[in-house]
Amino acid sequence: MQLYQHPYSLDSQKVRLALEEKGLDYWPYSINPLKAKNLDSRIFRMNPTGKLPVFLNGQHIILDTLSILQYIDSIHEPLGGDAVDREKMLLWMRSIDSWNPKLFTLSHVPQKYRLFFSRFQRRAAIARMAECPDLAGKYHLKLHSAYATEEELKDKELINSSNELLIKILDAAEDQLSSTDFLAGGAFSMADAMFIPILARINLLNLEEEYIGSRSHLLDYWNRVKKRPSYHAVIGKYFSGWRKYKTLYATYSSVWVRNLFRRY
Ligand SMILES: N[C@@H](CCC(=O)N[C@@H](CS)C(=O)NCC(=O)O)C(=O)O
Repeated sequence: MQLYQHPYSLDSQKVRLALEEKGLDYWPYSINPLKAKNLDSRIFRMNPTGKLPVFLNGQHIILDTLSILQYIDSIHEPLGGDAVDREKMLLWMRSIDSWNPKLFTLSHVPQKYRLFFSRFQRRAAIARMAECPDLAGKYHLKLHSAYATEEELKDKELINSSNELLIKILDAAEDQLSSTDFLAGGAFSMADAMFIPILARINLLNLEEEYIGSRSHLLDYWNRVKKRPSYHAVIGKYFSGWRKYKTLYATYSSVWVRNLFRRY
């Protein structure tokens, strides 16, 4: 199994947590979207939306995160075994999947940094388009979606409704975790693999107190899952404490240099 992914990508984190928890062997290829590596033609040919993750097993390619997790869970024994209510798990997975973290994340990033990266990504898309004219149509779509995101970020109602959906999910989790240790019962399941990256994103954006700290069962769950080896391998290693500044600074300085030398 091969996984084109990056620690910055929340959907990549979901898939890697699932693979780590199942103890499966896989090759994780790091593709940094902030450095526009997802626009390299080799990746873009596999997935012309440029989105991560891209999951490959032999000739089989899956792009949809929920489908990747269901596929992973079908290998050997399902995660959590009998301690997991499968119907509940699927309901949780669909509910979590319905929330797109893009607007929430970008609306909490200072505009200066957001524009710095989005400008670089647009320039990279134009450069790749010139190198691979056969993919020009797809790169154009990518540029359009970058401009569309800028417009969406001006729409306060859209941002509010994304925020409200997140709060609904967190409230439901708080309710659930008052009676079970994990989202779908007494053991870690694919629902947890999908949910933990959301908590990690809240934490990365320094919003933990507001969104997690105010919900006591959720806070207890968050403190427990952060201790799991899978969390360390997929998220903690890059973002715990001071590490997040190191990770973000490494990307920022690399893009800064490439901008300086116009190496898109
Ligand atoms: N294909 C995924 C969506 C993946 C997705 O939205 N990925 C984001 C990161 S979590 C991404 O790659 N963004 C970079 C970009 O759009 O250029 C799904 O349908 O579940």
